[in-house]
Amino acid sequence: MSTLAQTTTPRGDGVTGTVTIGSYLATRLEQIGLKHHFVVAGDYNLVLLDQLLLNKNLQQVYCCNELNCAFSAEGYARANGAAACVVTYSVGALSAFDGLAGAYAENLPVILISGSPNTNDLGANHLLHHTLGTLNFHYQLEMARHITCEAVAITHPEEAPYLIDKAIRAALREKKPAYIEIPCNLSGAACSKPGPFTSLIETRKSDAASLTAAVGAAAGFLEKAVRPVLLAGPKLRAYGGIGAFRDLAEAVGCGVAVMPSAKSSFPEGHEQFIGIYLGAVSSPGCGEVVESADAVLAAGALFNDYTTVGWTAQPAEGKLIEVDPDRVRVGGATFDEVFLAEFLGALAKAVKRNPTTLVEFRRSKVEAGKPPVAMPDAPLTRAEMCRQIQEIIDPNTTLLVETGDSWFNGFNMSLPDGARFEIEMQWGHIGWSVPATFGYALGAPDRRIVLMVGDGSFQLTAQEVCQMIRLKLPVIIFLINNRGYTCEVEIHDGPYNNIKNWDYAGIVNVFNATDGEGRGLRATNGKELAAAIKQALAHSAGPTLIECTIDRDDCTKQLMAWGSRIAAANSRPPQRA
Ligand code: DPX
Ligand code: MG
Repeated sequence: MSTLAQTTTPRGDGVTGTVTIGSYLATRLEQIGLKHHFVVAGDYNLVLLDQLLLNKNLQQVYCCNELNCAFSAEGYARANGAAACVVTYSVGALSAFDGLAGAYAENLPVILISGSPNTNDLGANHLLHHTLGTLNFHYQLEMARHITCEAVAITHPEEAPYLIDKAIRAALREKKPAYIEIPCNLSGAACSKPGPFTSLIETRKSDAASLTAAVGAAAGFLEKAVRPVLLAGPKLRAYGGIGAFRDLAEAVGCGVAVMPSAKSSFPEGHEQFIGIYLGAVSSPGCGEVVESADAVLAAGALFNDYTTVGWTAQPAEGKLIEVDPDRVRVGGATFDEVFLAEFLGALAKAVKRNPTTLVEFRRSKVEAGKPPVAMPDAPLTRAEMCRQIQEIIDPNTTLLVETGDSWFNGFNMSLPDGARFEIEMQWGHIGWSVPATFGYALGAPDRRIVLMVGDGSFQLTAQEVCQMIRLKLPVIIFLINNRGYTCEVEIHDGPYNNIKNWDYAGIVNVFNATDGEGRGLRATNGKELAAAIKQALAHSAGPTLIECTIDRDDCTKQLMAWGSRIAAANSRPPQRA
């Protein structure tokens, strides 16, 4: 039941008249380009869900649990630029927080909306269900503050438009999640009508003097360098720098490497592309060029223990130009209030050409031959599986790769121009990929969506395959069954890396029940895999899951080399005082 208040004071933007708070929110979500929002129902949000349903331009999409709901929204934001999910108080929101924190780490504007207690219970001596059983109803908002760029709790209808806009505006500006809490008795209450959409968008301009100084310093630094190289990082896309980075690359004419989590940010078919930089496990020839460069311009980079391969591959500060979303550092000097895309665009006009690193790369480049085709009846290997997956990656494909050896299998794939790559390398939550692929597929309905996910990861969030079936999404899932946590085996082995085997191909029928059209297939050799892929490509009424059975130790050599370095970094003794 919704309770419509009779009068409110119109505010802001010269807009008069009222709508409900739920309908205000729906209009804002629509205005920022969302066609869907992800939902798990609960009694604290039911009236809000009714209100959102009234907006016919938004489709409500249901998830099996709130963790999956947040990851689905995260995947949708990757495809669509922003996303929203709606959950119930505490029991729902606290689960969603893990996925929301992932969106924070991955720079994605996901808006989490949580229903919350009736305003009459705040300050009354009332214990409420789904809470800690105390009179504290603020903890959820306080927790949300740590994993969002803006967290608001609506406590009165009059404040609702201001607070909703404040949260959405911050998320879009910062490319980080935001949190909105709406009491269950306010979603249907009246507030003023939404103003124009433009009031939500803030374009940030660099400080002019700081920008000029940063461009001058960086251009001078590059000009002095004998062997400059460019490195694309994962924040390049989030902060709108892909085009300007390419302009800069073409102006310098040098070698261009990408960090693994930035794969597909610079076209792999471009003549300046030299590969993936990941220290000792870089793609062939790339590591040597980046490490012998005397100037590395890293744009939107994220150097953590994983991406520096256990701190063995961090470019020295003295040769680094680090372009962050809102500041630039040149050889240790910092220029604040300089925004990434603006800086790259301005620098492209100020640099001199120096193709030395590209010439070096080409000189030492060994042309990779085509991988051999396995005997059709031989037990399936990782190499044969990857060879066949590679063949279906076309310019319209998005390849999503889950944490585990799927990361490294994905790094090794060559992407034609137009193909996209999605990875959650900073948060690294196993299980992210199944709901994220679901959300991504909704956000990019015209693309071919291919997921590579390990057996261990799949066990966390497998249920969301049923939503792909429900919405008839023709996603192709390669489930790599190597009977365990092979990635962890390469870092540090023990009995905890063995997992219970499942009938992964069979599980699809459980989700189909009587009305679904998902396909579950198993490939134990190359012939079966080829036949399964053929079926998957022809099947458009739902997802196809292909369980690929490979040996427990059949992993990439990059995973082995990377794992041993991560193990060494993890086992460093405590520092002495
Ligand atoms: C863990 C990881 O089977 O892939 O290729 O066999 O490794 P591989 P699987 O999906 O196994 C994944 C496993 C257990 N990481 O090897 S990478 C620790 C971990 C994590 N996230 C969460 N819990 C534990 N990354 C939520
Ligand atoms: Mg595994």
